[in-house]
Amino acid sequence: MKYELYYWPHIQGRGEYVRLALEEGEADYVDVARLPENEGGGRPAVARLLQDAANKHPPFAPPLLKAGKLVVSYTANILQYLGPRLGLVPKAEGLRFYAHGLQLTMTDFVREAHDVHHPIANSLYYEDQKVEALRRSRHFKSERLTKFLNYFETVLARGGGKYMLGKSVSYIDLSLFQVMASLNYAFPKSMAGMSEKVPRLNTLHDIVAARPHIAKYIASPARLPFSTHDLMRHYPELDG
Ligand SMILES: N[C@@H](CCC(=O)N[C@@H](CS)C(=O)NCC(=O)O)C(=O)O
Repeated sequence: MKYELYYWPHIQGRGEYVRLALEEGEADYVDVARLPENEGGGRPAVARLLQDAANKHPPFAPPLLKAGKLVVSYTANILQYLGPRLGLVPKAEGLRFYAHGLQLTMTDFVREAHDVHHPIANSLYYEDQKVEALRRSRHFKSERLTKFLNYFETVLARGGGKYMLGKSVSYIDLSLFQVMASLNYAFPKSMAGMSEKVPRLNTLHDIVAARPHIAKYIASPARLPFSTHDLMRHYPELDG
């Protein structure tokens, strides 16, 4: 199967969670919007798929994965689709549902981390909601960051292996690597302050980063840098 990923080309964003799975699973795929516009790429490629009036099952937002005629939307849903196909989730049904629950919890976490810098509306600039962002950042750091990270640390500890679901790597580990890397960029001081409480998560981040396919990918130009256009953003006043 040759996969097509459709995601905004200028940021890692939610597309990165899918890219990491495709890379680790050595999938044959094209990151369509990263192609030049005159080759059918760019933002218009995403818009065309979103607005395809012939599609009886229209998607809401990217990332989107095209697999033959099938268009799969929503990050966690795409990963649930890819997991078994790329050997990135255990076979047992119970573990698959557990994995999906973990991925959905990461969806919530990422959304909350995003809403720190955009607490009022995505359509407004950060500068137009700085007061609310500052207020929200205090609650995020002292309540939510701690709660989510402690939860994932507990999952790792109880799982009894070096990976989230035990001995073998799964798409959950790849996503958790991306969550940790994004948080380390956006909230370096807060993350340093929490480091001793989440040793397993920090180790998992390093183990995933060192996996050959992932290491090769993150050293390549396809891995865009973090930025203040991305889902998690570093504004020093919101950290610490
Ligand atoms: N929960 C969805 C969120 C999808 C989403 O918000 N996509 C963003 C890009 S990262 C978007 O373009 N959203 C358009 C909108 O919400 O209007 C997922 O995890 O895939």
